[in-house]
Amino acid sequence: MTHMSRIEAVKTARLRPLRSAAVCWCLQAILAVLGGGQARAETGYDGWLRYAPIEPALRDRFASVPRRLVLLGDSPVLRTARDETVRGLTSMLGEPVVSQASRGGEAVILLGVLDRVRASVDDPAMPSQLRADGFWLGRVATRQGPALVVAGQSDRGVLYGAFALLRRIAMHADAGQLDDREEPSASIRWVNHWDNLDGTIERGYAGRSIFFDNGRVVQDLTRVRDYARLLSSVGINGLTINNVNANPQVITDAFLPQLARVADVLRPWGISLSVSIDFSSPTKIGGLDTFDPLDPRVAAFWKDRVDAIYRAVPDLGGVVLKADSEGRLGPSAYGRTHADAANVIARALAPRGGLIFYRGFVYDHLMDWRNPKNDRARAAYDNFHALDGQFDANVVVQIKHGPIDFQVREPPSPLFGALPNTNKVIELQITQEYLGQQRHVCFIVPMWKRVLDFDLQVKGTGTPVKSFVSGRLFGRRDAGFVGVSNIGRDVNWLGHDLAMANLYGFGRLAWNPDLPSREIAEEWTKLTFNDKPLVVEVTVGILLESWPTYEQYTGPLGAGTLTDIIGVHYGPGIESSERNGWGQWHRANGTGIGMDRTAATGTGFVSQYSPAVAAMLESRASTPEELLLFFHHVPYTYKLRSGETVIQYIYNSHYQGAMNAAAFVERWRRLGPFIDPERFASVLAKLEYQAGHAIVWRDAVTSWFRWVSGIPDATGRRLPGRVEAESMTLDRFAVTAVTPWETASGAQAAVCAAGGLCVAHHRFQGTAGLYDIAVGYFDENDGEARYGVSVGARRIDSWVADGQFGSASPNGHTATRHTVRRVTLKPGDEIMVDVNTTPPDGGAFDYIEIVPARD
Ligand code: GCW
Repeated sequence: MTHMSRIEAVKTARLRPLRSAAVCWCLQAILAVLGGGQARAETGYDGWLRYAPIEPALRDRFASVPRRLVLLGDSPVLRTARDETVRGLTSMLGEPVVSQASRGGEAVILLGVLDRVRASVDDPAMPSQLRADGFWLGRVATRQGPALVVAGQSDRGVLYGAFALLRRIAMHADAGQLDDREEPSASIRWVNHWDNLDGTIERGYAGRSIFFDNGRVVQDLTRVRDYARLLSSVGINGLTINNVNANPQVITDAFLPQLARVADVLRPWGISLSVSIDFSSPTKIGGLDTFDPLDPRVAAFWKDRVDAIYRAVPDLGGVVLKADSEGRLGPSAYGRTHADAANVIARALAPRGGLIFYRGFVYDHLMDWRNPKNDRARAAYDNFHALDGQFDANVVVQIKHGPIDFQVREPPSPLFGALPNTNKVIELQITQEYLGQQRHVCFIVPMWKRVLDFDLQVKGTGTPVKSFVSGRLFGRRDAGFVGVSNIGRDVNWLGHDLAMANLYGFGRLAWNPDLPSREIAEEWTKLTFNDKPLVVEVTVGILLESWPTYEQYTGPLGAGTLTDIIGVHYGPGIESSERNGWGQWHRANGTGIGMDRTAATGTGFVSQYSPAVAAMLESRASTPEELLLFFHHVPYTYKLRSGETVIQYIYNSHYQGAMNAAAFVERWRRLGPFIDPERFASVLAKLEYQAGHAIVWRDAVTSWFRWVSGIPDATGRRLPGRVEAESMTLDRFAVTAVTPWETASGAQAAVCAAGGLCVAHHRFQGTAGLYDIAVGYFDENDGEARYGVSVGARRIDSWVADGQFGSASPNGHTATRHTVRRVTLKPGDEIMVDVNTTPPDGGAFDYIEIVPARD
């Protein structure tokens, strides 16, 4: 039971009332609804824009919010601002808020662009100007009566102001005294989508594309509209619709009318459309025999295509290009530079004001791993820094936040500090490719902030990454944030209800990178669930601890995530990083671990930072410890500041991480009576799965390092109550070795390869009492396997393994646990695990673990 829809989750919870403590809470929550409590049925579809009715007791606080609204001016974006305000206020205040054409002396909400509002309101409190997309919310007295003003620098600013007002009220903050002036940190606040025209999404974990299906844009664009609403509410102003591994068809004449339909839906939300393009398009769709950027025919091709796109989408934001990376063709085919490549397209875009985002993610994935001087981390800087100043004014280099690839811990890319004369954006990944793929909770805002706040010390101290991407430091207008969103058709957009905090947080940080993580988490929780103190305490607590927890049970101290990097990037696969050209090396061997990136003895990567930062990172002692293994190869016995050795830290942190993940389940359970049963059950099921998979991670990483280092865990920790499948009495099961070996307990599993019914027996020899029995098994994606547990003649549980973990084999992706709680056992009882499967699904089974029941 893994990829359970919320409906199924609720049904299951209702059908198994005695099996799990979670269910009791769930029932309580259902009763709370029936009994007139605050909870209401929710799907997650509205995200943080639920506009939940304010309880009557609190409504007085909003008595001064005018119930009438006047819009000054008219445009699609302004009308959106008006309609959203009416919708939100009416829903929250529980009485109609109406829009009217003119004022008649009563108090009104006045919406409009600043200049227009100033013409009818003369109040010194109002700012005389605002920066692009900024807004001001305030209360003013006018000749026609009092007004609550929402004034924007532009139409879009008005819309952002309206959303800010609604957010304030939804969080139950006072709206009586208003004087809020807000301006975004940067002009570019975009999302990218890695959606393919066939409807699949590269690194998408929440269903198929909302944009494409079967080679076309989908007919019904309702989801696109509702997504645009969510994006706009947090200030996102651009959306790239297709995968950077781009299909050239997207800019053909046949396709452009379809893009135009999407742009029409985004436009009223102040969001401009952009497309990813394929650099070899001149040959693939242009009938040319070259895509050399310096060939005039190629320049003409790009001009022709860009003009065609603008005819379909006059307010196009621009294009995104991934070239010379991971097999994509690029300028190197003709010995040309990235500047040559970017500029030929930039010149076609310039007359229209369009931008080209040229991705800095360029590296050689066929690097010789035997050469200790080779280093993928060097690639972005090595490829781009010498080109500074050669890019046209409408080229923006899009730089991933770290030098490798969205690992659980990376330093910032040194390229941010190395391109003073180039426009730059930071690329952050909202979709959790390396962070648990929305099956694990991982709130990424604190990680992003770590990078944004890292002082690159380029012009002395005080030059954090955020100062480069806001464009202020080098006075650049085109700067900002790009987030790889990859939402899908799952009703709650990202699959895990808590993952939406990342989409929200991305927008909020792009608007204001100084916002604290806690504030973002609190806002999101109040808007998404409610502001009950326990709900805020538990949800915010889990969110803020989730990334450190995920790091604890995956890759430590900057070594990389330790996942299977040549597969689906999900479960543990420690050796997959080594002995190949992908360059995600951690270099763990018999004596030590880490990449030596120093100037003195390593790859020299540290020298790409400013001298002050390089000096800090060159020495083990002054390298921030959480990044130690990113920069240094150290012996396992190397002592950390705490006095713990690195190897002991690996053991301890993995146990700690798995314990934290287990505690998330217990903490979440407390919320049963206080939030809606649907999202309560859905999140609970995910957290339970995560707790099991965190144990899979813990066991894999600690076993592998024990093996490779030969150094035992000094605490002598054991896995109490664990009985390996291979040591049980097996009926029709066959024992096989699992690859990679560390992802199965004891390196082996019992497989029901011939299909049908296979049974494993174990005679319990412990003392009589109440126990939890965890079953470790593998949920392969090549069919359904039915698992069951019996004690003697008693059937105590059964479930179906039909998850989609991206693999058809027993390994770290498919390894999972199912726990049967509170089972009465006495010595001599026979415990049986049975699997019923149809090949090719092997119905693999790893172990049982019998431990005294938790209360
Ligand atoms: O993180 C890697 C992903 C690829 C992705 C690539 C990129 C779109 O594994 O799936 O391709 O980065 O960012 O281009």
